This record gives sequence, structure tokens and C-alpha cells, in this order.
Amino acid sequence: MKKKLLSGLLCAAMVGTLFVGCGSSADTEATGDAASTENTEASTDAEAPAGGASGTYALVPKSAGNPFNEKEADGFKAAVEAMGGTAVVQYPESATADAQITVIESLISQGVDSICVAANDENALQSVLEEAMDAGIKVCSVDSSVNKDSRAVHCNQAGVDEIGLALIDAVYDISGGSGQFAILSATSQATNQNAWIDSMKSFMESDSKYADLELVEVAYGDDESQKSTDQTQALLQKYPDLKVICSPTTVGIAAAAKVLQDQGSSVKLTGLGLPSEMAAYIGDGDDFSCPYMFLWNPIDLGALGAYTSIALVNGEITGAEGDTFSCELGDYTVVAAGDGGTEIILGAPFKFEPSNIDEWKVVY
Ligand code: RAM
Repeated sequence: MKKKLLSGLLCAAMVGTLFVGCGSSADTEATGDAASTENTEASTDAEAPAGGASGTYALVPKSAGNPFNEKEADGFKAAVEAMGGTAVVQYPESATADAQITVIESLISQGVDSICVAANDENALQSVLEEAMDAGIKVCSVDSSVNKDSRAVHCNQAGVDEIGLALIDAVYDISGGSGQFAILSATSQATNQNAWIDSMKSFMESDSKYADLELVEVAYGDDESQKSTDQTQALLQKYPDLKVICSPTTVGIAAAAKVLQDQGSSVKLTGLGLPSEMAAYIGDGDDFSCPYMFLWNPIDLGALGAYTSIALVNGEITGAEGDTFSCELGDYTVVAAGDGGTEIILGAPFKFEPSNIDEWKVVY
């Protein structure tokens, strides 16, 4: 991993951009090599591969004001522009399906070529996305999926169970294998968080290893910093014996990390966080609230959404299982997804811990 980072930095020094050609998810290791995580900056000076992109490709993130979503959007925009296309990034007014429906309706009337959406609800966008597809617009989801009938394919950051297992194992490890833990999630309808939480629960049900762990509550901070702070404080008050909070959202984990560390709480934290936001809280010992956490490269995830949109519009793929395409990130195959639809997987979740957080906090 260090080598990849160094080679990425070297690449940066040489060509002034880390976005293109410095990494490939194809050589990502199973343990999570942060799939071309060294790609830190958006760039528009890449060579467009044959096939290129001449249309207008839209991204609808989950919500504005979330640094993860902004990095995802940076990656999307840079990839579209590098391919010669026009990128439209349109944030909904709030992290709700209704706000996304309004945005998608307007994209349909603008006649964009594709819509890539990080969904605030798995099912509620179906009718507007079907309308888009009927109008000839190619539709995929990224980060947080829409149901199988609402998309051609989903761009997934990592396998759902890979993430679920990493999280429940972290809770098990940090708690010492027993005791109370709580989950601080994003919105209650978020497809991605709900899938990861369900996966954690099914590992708990199916493996006696986790029998002494008690999930006391799933709280929702709605990917808003203040609400996540309030929810963390409420959990601490309600559960005096709480050992661990697991927050599978970058907004939630950053808010909880601050509350726990400022209060000198003995409750420990893990989950999914941006290294740049979490560096001050990751460490060993009582002074730090988070021993370790996981994530993937949000810039690359956005870029994968872009390349997938372009491949759909160009007719290189239809989103059917077995379809393949190549892009600057590597070679990808469309595989079956757990919901009966199909997906393209970016890589494996990567573990951020005291020994590597300083390297990664400057990357994303
Ligand atoms: C938040 C968002 C996003 C999720 C990350 C981990 O920023 O909810 O959808 O993928 O956390």
C-alpha cells in the first residue's frame, strides 16, 4: 500500500495530476489497497480513450454539504470531462427521495444522456427513473443503490457483506468480544447504510462468535453534523454501559468522534470515515476516540459512476451480468448484485489506523 501511495505521489510530481493513470483497481488486493487511492485530484487533461464521450452526463448525489459526496462529485466531473463530455452535478435540496425526484425531473426535461444517482431511498425513485429510461436516458446508481428495476447497473464501492463483516468484526474486536454497542447511521431510508446494517445483523445472527454483543439501538443522524452530534449525546445518556458506537457514515463518525473525544468518554468508535476528517481522532489509547475505521476512495467511486454512465451511453455495456469495459481505473465486469440486479464493484474496503492515517489524511 505504501508503495502504491509513493508511486501515486511520484506520478503527481511528474505529471501534476494524480487523477489519471496512476493506479488501477484491477490490481487492488483483497485486503483493500484503497483501489487507486493515490488518485487524489480531479484532472481534465487526461487522454480520452477511444469511444470518448460527447454527451451530457448527470450525477445526483445524496445531499449537499457532505464532503464525501463532494469528493465523489469531483471524481465524476473530472472523469466525464477527461473523456470529452459535459458533466452536470445536481445536488438535491435535502437528503430525501422527494428532493431527488425534483432534480431528476428537471434533468429529464433538460434531455441529459445519463443519470447516475446515489439514492436516498431504494424504491421511491423508481417511477421517475423509469420515466427517464423510457425517454432514452441511461440510468445507473452509485454508492447507494436504487432497486434493480430503476437502474441498468449499480456502481458499488465494495461488496455489502465485505463492509458488513469488516464493521461487525471491528465492533467485536474493539469491545473485547462482548457488551453493548450502538449504530449511528445516516438517514433511515439510505439504501447503502441499511444494507450494511442488515449485513452486520445477519453475521450476528448466523455466527455464535458474536453472541455476547448486544446491539442496543440504531440511531439516525441524517448525514447532518448537528443531528449526529445530538444523537451521539443521546446514546451516551441512554446507555451508560455502552462500549462501542459504529457509524457507517462519514458525517456520523466525524460528529461522534468529536463528542467522544471532547468528553474523554470511554466509549470507542469505529465505522466508515474520511481520513482527512478523522485523523485527529484515530489513535491508540484513552486520548483518542477511534482505534480504526474503514472507507474506500470516494473520488474513484465518482469516477466509476462516470465511466459506467459513458459505457452505457456508448452502448459498450447494457448493465447485464458479464458485460465488461475498460476505463482509466481498470477493467471492470458487471456482476450479479444481492438485490437481483447487477453491479460493478470498485474494490475492497480499506482500514485506516494509527500507523497509516497520516499518509491518507492528505489524500481524501
Ligand atoms: C456518507 C454517505 C455516503 C456513504 C459514506 C460512507 O458520507 O452516507 O453515502 O457512502 O458516508
